[in-house]
Amino acid sequence: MTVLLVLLCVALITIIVVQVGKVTELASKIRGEEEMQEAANRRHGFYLMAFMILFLVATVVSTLYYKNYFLGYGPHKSASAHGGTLDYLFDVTLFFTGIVFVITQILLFYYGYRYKAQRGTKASFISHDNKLEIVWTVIPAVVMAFLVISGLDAWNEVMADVGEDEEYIEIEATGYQFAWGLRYPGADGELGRKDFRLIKPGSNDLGIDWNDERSLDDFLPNEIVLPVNKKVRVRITARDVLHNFYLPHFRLKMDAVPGIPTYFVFTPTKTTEEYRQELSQYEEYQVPADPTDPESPMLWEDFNYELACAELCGRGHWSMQKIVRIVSEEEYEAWKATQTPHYEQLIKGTDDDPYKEDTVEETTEEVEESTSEAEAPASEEETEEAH
Ligand SMILES: [Cu+2]
Repeated sequence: MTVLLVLLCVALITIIVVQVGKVTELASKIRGEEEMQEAANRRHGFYLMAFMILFLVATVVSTLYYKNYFLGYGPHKSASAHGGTLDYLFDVTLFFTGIVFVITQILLFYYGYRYKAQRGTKASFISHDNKLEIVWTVIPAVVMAFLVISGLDAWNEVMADVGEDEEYIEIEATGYQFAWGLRYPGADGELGRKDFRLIKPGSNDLGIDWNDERSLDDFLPNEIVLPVNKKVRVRITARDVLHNFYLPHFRLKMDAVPGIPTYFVFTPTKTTEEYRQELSQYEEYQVPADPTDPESPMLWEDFNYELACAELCGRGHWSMQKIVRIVSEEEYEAWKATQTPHYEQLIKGTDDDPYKEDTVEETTEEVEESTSEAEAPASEEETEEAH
């Protein structure tokens, strides 16, 4: 029904436009073509100027009005150690492109107004102007060189991998249609081996190799929890198509490519709680998170860092979201202690468990042990060997 109405409106508007055109044509025949044309030119010139002023004012006003929602401004200052560098680059780029934007918009519309066709005036013909060409080549070249060089500099700084004896936490994120598989190393601090051929939907979505002992304590949480002020290295991979590991508040964005592991090193500098406190200083965030429910928590209380997918990867792309919590070191350790290794949870004792035989042996031996004391020392040795 709505579609029909819209189509009807479009048809009617078209008819009106055509009719108005016909009327103007007739009127111009009566009043003289040239005079009509000149009046129209004056009118259009005026419209152009009006549009330019409205457009520029609206741009500036809306930017100022919404600035506390933008990443990099108001309460959305970066929450990672390297983020400030990137915010600075954005500011510098915005400064130069902003100047160019305003100047070109003004010139574009002003020229339309100033040089509208008028009776008796003739366009001047300039074949070329060396001075002008040098100016518009050299200025952009210098500005571009400055932007590109400072950009490269920042890239080298931000993309630096962890040093040899540096202390860091390594976690892994695997993108697939349509979720993120997160993996944390257990107590050993090391992630186990992975092989795509071992992927088994349901029990081993990431293809973890259980023969690698480092895998046995790895756990797969549903959210990213990290301690503040600690260096984190994220291994980023994908299982099917291109995804993109995006932590907007930390200015972190890296493609997740099937077959080519990428990484990103960053240090969170604000806990979720600290970020909420900063948000609470701004009016925009002192409203109920749910506009239909005045009893719901404030927008700032409801805030959470998030992990999103920033690569349009298919129909369920929008759902590739996870909560990120930055907490104190103690809270992090406490959270880690509540996590169960995936191996213990789903694999141990099943057909996928490469240590199944050992486990079965162990239990039978334990039984034997309790019945016959003489065999006990031998079985203990055996168990040790098996590990
Ligand atoms: Cu995706």
